[in-house]
Amino acid sequence: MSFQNQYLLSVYQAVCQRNAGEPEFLQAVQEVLESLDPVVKKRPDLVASGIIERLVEPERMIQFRVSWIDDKGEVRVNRGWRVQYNSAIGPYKGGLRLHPSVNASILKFLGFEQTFKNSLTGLPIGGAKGGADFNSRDKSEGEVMRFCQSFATELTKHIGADTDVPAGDIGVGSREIGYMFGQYKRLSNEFTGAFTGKSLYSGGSLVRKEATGYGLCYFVQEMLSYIKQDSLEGKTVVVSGSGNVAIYASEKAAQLGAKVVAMSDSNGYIYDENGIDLAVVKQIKEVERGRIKLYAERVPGAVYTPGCGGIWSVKCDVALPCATQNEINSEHAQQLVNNGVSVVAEGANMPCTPEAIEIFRSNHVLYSPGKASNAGGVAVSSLEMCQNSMRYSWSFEEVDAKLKEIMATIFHNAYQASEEFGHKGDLVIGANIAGFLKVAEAMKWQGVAY
Ligand code: NDP
Ligand code: 2IT
Repeated sequence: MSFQNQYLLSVYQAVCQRNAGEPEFLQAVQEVLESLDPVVKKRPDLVASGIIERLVEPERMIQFRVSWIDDKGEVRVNRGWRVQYNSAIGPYKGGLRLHPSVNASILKFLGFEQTFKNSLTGLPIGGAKGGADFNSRDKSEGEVMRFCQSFATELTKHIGADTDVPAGDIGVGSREIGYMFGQYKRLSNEFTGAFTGKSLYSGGSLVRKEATGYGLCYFVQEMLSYIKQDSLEGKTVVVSGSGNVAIYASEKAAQLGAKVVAMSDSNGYIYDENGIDLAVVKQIKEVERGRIKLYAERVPGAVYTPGCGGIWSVKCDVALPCATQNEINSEHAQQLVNNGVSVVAEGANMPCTPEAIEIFRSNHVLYSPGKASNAGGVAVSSLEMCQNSMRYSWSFEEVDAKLKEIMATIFHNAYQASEEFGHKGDLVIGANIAGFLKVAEAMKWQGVAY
């Protein structure tokens, strides 16, 4: 792909100038702007309202100091952010990432992607992202709690059930959301749904924990069924990562009759030709917070290989990248293609580089971008907000059925947009256009603030 349209190219060049040194943000913006070429031709009214220029700039970005005290009594300082990217269709909504690599570029790319993803869910949620350059891996339970409380002390000033509703992402699960929610509640003196991904004892929704991974498999199932009259049954699957998204993608893939043979963490990957025993992975990752290497020590026949990129050399029919951005480069993509991969569906946000996506495109691999196929997590977050507002909770079966329907609808909306705008079957273009149109209509309707 490249820019066909002079206007879009000039917007992109201005974004590059204004955001120099932010490669992840520029990568995400470039992909969306390249996709909008047919929209610019068909919908000049949206261009006239300066919508695209407005969309490449976050509405608000808050950066703050997070100071906390470690177990030795020493003061530590981290940097925290909340990027309130776009509120055209609902309150800001999106996860919090705690990882040493977190910076403004990464959070802006995630907030930008979230805006289109949330639009695709069909639910009334705007886009946001936040987090801090904090590494919980080498911290004690007490240190994680004190960090989260300090982070939430500042965050509380900027969020609320009708304003901005954070949730989890890398390094943030139920434990961290609990500490943050507790602090928010103390400071605001309100028990409201200002966070999602809460414990079931404190207003959380059934299926939220499983939602991103399950949703990913529901999306793949619909895509395979509609395009190839096929299913996950009998397929060999490779899933990268071994966190929240990876574990529940693996669980649902196995329930749908596939065999997951490999998983990873940032140090290396495991291969188990008999199919991964997920109970062992859950014990290591969810209970012990250990490394995936332990799996090979506990399960006979399983092999551990250091280096996480090697997982893409494992032969599979379906690859589900569920770890982090840019984890599949052109070399990995070529390896997957050479080994006969037929589906690559993103559970992570932007896990494939533009060059990798081009390789999948030119080899007719069914490829789905994260903003479409990983939207199940935020969709169930939105259902959690809904249940909190009603002060009611739905059963597992009810939420799961809604999730399944939402994922199928996202697939069909993206597919239909790809067809309507002249790129039938290209889900990158279809998802970007379908996500954009709804946000753009809302922005146009609300006028330009000045
Ligand atoms: P977790 O923290 O639960 O798990 C992350 C996994 O990815 C871990 O196995 C981790 O390994 C690995 N990983 C993280 N960073 C890197 C890195 N730089 N290089 C290699 N491996 C890495 O996070 P989630 O499962 O929640 O998130 C995974 C992806 O899914 C992210 O891209 C996130 O943005 C996306 N996502 C998450 C949603 C959610 O609801 N949680 C919803 C939609 C998308 P290690 O333990 O070694 O760090
Ligand atoms: O990337 C994502 O969609 C998430 N981390 C989930 C966000 C949410 O608000 O549930």
